[in-house]
Amino acid sequence: MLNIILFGPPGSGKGTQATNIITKYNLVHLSTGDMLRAEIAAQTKLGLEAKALMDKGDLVPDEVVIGMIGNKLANTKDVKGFTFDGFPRTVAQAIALDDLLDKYNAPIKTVLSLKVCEEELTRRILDRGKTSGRNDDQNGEIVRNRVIEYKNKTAPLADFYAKQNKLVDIGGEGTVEEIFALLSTEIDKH
Ligand code: B4P
Repeated sequence: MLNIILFGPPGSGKGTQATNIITKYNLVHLSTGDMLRAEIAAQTKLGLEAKALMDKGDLVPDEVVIGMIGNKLANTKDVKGFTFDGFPRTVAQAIALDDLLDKYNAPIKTVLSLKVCEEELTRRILDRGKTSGRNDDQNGEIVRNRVIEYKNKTAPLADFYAKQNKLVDIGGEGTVEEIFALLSTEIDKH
């Protein structure tokens, strides 16, 4: 199976590029952000609890997102592979994902890490906020908190995957097409 992680700070292009990747390589897109927003839209208990955290730019608890991913993996059969977007975001999530994929004997092949400076991240997210309707895209303070959460809890994952020789840095500034070409070159090696 071709299992790929798209890694990077909020606004680095994970969701944007995941859409292109799943189409080109016929993979299944697993975005914990999209799953959580679907729970919010359906006004489930989980969604309401997650919303309070997401609106502030905080991460939701590990057990919530690990449970969602575990369910999806268990219920999605006969696929060429998965593109994980926004998951894992903590070391605990990464360990849980390795354990889950062990069961299917389908390890992560590559972790593509999108590198974008903080100024550009903020610009992109606030720009998206004009039309996205997402509370967490609306002001610089929340965006800053999302970046702090990333630096404290998610960035350490780079080391986790570097030790597994899976981490590849990709320049994430440029046009969507240029960045997609860089990502495709890496994916084609697998
Ligand atoms: P996500 O939904 O993952 O939100 P994101 O980080 O903003 O998405 P992404 O990075 O994919 O957006 P993209 O750059 O594509 O998470 C939202 C929240 O959910 C988190 O803060 C957290 O609370 C919670 N959550 C989700 N997963 C979790 C987990 N595993 N554990 C705990 N909590 C979790 O898009 C940004 C904008 O940039 C778009 O407008 C796009 O058009 C634009 N853009 C993209 N590429 C561009 C380019 N090359 N040039 C110019 N603009 C570009």
